[in-house]
Parts: sequence; structure tokens; C-alpha cells
Amino acid sequence: MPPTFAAPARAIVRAVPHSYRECLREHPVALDIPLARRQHADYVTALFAAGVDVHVLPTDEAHPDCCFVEDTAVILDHDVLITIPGAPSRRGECSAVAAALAPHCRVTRMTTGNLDGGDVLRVGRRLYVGLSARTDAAGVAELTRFAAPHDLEVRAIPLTTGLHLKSVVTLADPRTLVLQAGALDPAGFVADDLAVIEVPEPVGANVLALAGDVFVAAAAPRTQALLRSHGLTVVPLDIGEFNKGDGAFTCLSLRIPRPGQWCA
Ligand code: CIR
Repeated sequence: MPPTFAAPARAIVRAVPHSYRECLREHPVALDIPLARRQHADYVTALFAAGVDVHVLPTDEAHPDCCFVEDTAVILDHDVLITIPGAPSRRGECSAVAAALAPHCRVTRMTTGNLDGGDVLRVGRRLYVGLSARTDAAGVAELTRFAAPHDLEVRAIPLTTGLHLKSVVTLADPRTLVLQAGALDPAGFVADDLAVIEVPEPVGANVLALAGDVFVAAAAPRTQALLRSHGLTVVPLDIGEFNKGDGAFTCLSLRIPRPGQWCA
């Protein structure tokens, strides 16, 4: 049996606005808002079922991407860094998230650079950070300062594929990464003593591991089979309308760990 994460104590999610049909996305495919809302509700239900106390923030029609809350903050233990997202149209999402986190976390705001939470992957005492179209060197420097008191090492990874680092690599358990084949060289992770499962489906690479379950995109059956063959408990969920908006599982929530723990 692989080691598993404890479920986070709580998660912040944000309801899907009608304006989601105008969200940022690489391919201008049509979005089905009622279906996106049903998929979001299923995601929230799955978090509840894993024992997470979910707080649903009201939506914000002025911000079509507001359901992708992960990009607005980085939570380390009970400190939170409110980011300056790389996309100017998303910067106004942050204040409501900061207010929602304030009762649970000590809030610090970034002052320079750009950073999207989707570029920050915590693995134990290390933060891997994607240098992407959304996260720059000044943003990584801000994160490094924020992480220092937590005794966390920050390691930047230049991205050539995918919107965010966690678009192409996420954690299936505390020592096992799920990586989109060809998106990054796995050697660096292997040298850090991590197992890497390379998966063939791009939408399969963003998984969310909670309390022994791993949420995997329903649209990624080969990834599901691979993860099962590694002894992982796979929960398929349909998040197709969020994949169309270049998002996936981790982007849809901000997760607050239990005291003394870290979570995916
Ligand atoms: C954007 O382009 O910002 C959104 N449409 C998708 C953000 C996805 N977030 C994430 O991967 N952490």
C-alpha cells in the first residue's frame, strides 16, 4: 500500500460564474455553464466525502476565471501568501480569497513579481515552482522569502509545456508524482528520491490525492489504469468543462492542511 495524505482540514472553493464562458483558455472552445456547475458540485461533494470541511465562496461575475482559486494563494502550514497572478484579468480575484482565508491563516500579500498558485507543487520540505507564462523570477523570489521561515527549499523549474507546473505534474501520494509524458524530464524528481508515473493523457497529469483517494479525470482512462496498477485508489470525476478552461482538480480548491501536516 502506498503512503497516503491525510485529508486537508478545510478547502476553499468558488462557485462558477455565468461569465466563465469568457474565461482565459488556449483553445476557444464553447463552454457549457450548467454542466460546469454540475461538475463543480460533484467536485465539492467528493471533497466532503473525503472528510474535508468545504467553504464555497460566492462567485464573482466580473472575474470569469474565479473558480480556479488555487492560483490566488499559496498556503504553507497556516501562513498564506496571496499572489499577484500573472494574468492581469485575474488579479481582482485575490481580495475575496484573502478575506475567506483570514480567519484560518496569517495573510501575507505579494508586493512584486507574478506568481500563480498552480505553479507551486509542495513535496515534503521542498517547493517546486514552475517558471511559466504566469510566474516569473521575481515571483519565485517572493515565494522563496515567504517559505524561508518554514524551512522549505524552493526550486524553480522552467516550463515549456502546459499552463502551470501542476498542469503537467502533481502528487498521487507523498512520494509519487504523476507526470505528463514528455512535458518535463523526470530525472530531477527521481534524483530527489521520488517515484514518477509518466502518463500518456495530458488531462490525466493533474490529479488530487486526499485521504487515500486519488481524483483522476474521467477523460483519462489510461491514466486511471496506470495508477490502479501502482496500487492507488482512483476516483474518476468528470471535470471536462474545467479542462476546456485549462484547469483541473488542484486549481478548483485551496486546501488548508491539518496542524503539523502538509497536503497535496
Ligand atoms: C487561466 O487561464 O488562468 C484559467 N483559465 C485556468 C487556470 C487554471 N489554474 C491552474 O491550473 N492552477
